[in-house]
Amino acid sequence: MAVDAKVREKYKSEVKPIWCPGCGDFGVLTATFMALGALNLPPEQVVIVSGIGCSGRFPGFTTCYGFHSLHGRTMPVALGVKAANPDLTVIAVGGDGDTLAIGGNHFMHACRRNINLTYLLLDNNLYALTKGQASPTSFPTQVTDSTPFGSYEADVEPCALAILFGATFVAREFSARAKKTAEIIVQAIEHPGFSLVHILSPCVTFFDTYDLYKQKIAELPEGYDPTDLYGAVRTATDPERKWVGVLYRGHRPTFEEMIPKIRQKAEEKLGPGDLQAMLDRRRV
Ligand SMILES: Cc1ncc(C[n+]2csc(CCOP(=O)(O)OP(=O)(O)O)c2C)c(N)n1
Ligand code: SF4
Repeated sequence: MAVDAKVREKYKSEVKPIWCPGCGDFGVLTATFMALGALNLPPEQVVIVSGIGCSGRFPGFTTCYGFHSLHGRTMPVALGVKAANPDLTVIAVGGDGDTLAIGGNHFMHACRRNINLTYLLLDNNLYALTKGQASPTSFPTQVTDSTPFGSYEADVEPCALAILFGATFVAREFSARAKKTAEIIVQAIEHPGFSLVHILSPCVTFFDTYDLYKQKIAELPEGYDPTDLYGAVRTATDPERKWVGVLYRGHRPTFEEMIPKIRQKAEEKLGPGDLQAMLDRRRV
């Protein structure tokens, strides 16, 4: 994907990223600039919502609208922004802890709701901001400050979880492949419905997985069928390989499409006047 450096510049804020040199999150930021540039989206038409974590700093490094919310509460904020302003492009950004531990409940139900926004999951397999404790995507053998002998808990595979909870676009990439990540982010933004981009984004300070992922990642083979839901779950959970690309693509009405239909049904049942009266009564 060729996106002129000048075009990318317009999404870059004056705030210099304070991530550690080599952090995988830099690659995701570059990929996001490339994707927004390729789609020619004006920064004021894009809202980036994050939670807390190293990844949570993301919106501040862009010229888009941003909301650095609470730990694990990215989804309620992003959903509110999108529901109130359906014409805006809304991107949610979360770490693996933010998304799958404290924010796990919100994340799963966002997949079910199929709201039309894009979730960038920056997965570094631990809690980085708080200095390296285990997260739901830590490997069972991974030694961290909170798991000195490895973990006895099963690790979570985010793509499989999202597919089974009803997300309609699920893809995986590696932050070291910024161009490929940008191409996937473009597809995710264009997808009508909830799209997850699971990005393997190593933390060079607490658990450097660059070499591991360089060995493990593989592009999906020619002829791969992303509409086969259970095939996608098997591919997402392959213990030998980290497959990158669009793992799953489905189609269901979006949250925004359903709201007017529900309103119409309520009006058919109660009549427009009654519905308004009911809302007015609730306001006092
Ligand atoms: C309610 C609440 N609980 C706990 C914390 C402490 N805390 C801050 S960031 C974080 C985890 C960050 O890990 P992750 O979401 O994976 O993001 P990363 O830093 O790895 O990008 C925790 C537990 C907090 N800020 N707020
Ligand atoms: S601690 Fe890890 S995740 Fe946080 S900025 Fe540094 S390298 Fe990145």
